[in-house]
Amino acid sequence: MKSGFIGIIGRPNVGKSTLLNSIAGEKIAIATEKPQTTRNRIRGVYTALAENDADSVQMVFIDTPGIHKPRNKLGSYMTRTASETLRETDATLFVADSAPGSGDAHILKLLAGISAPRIAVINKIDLLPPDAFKAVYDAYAKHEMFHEVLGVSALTGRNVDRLIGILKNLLADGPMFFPEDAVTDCPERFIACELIREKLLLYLDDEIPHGVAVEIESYEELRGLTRIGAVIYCEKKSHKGMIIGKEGRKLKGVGKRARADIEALLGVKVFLQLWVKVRENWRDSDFALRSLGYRDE
Ligand SMILES: Nc1nc2c(ncn2[C@@H]2O[C@H](COP(=O)(O)OP(=O)(O)OP(=O)(O)O)[C@@H](O)[C@H]2O)c(=O)[nH]1
Ligand SMILES: [Mg+2]
Repeated sequence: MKSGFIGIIGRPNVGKSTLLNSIAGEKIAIATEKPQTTRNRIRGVYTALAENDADSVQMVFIDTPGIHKPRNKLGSYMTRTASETLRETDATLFVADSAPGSGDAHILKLLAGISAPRIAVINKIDLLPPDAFKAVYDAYAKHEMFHEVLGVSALTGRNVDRLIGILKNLLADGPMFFPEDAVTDCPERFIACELIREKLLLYLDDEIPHGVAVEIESYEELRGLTRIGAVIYCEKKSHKGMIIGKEGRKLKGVGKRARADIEALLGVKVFLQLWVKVRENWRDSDFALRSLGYRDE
């Protein structure tokens, strides 16, 4: 069988996590319209076993944080995480949703420095009229480093199967890295934290959720019910007030929506309790970053 590791990299907000979820067939990575949603490396597994072993394949996709100019230590961690992934994979998907701009120049340089095959994935083609798509396509096709340039829609699933077909031809013979039915190796607790953070990204104004981190404080699996206590860390006292909202309404809304998603993930009823705490400048504290899970593996 064929198998291998495939990195998904690109600028923030181009749809990398949505693509990972589409390929894995499950929501593993949170995805929002706000840039810098993903902060960690997130693995998603695609397995297709055929009767004939030679036709079987397992691909381990690695979603990464969007590469951007970091403004704090968290940002440096995120960008480092993404660029280091490049060196550890058998193929790389460079995801973009427009022709290369100034933010892409740096990534294209990084891509030029690796030997594994690169595929330029132009995402969000559902939003691009054919003429506009052609212009974007040409802009990447002229970079000879790409083995292929392909338009997809991670949201509708269009051409995702073609992408899988292209990758299959690139991979070498290899072992199964994960069991047949695995979709990710992310612990459920990590995904639960991410789902809470996703709701904060969705329901809070721009700058606040970028300074938010979520940590599980207690996790108790009872029969048919999981009790989860989580702390939301923010950077300022004024942010704490905004996260909680008038009469606690904002936090209640976040909790309700996060709970629904976590119940879908775990398949059991969930009792979710949220606290908000201030941890000043945690995004620039090595100690805080490490304790919140933003550490090198
Ligand atoms: N119309 C359309 N929207 C898409 C598509 N793929 C992703 N999006 C949207 O684009 C936004 C960003 O998607 P993400 O998957 O979070 O992007 P990302 O590249 O992982 O972003 P970061 O984690 O911040 O680097 C979300 O609002 C998605 O719903 C697509 O194919 N079509
Ligand atoms: Mg993402």
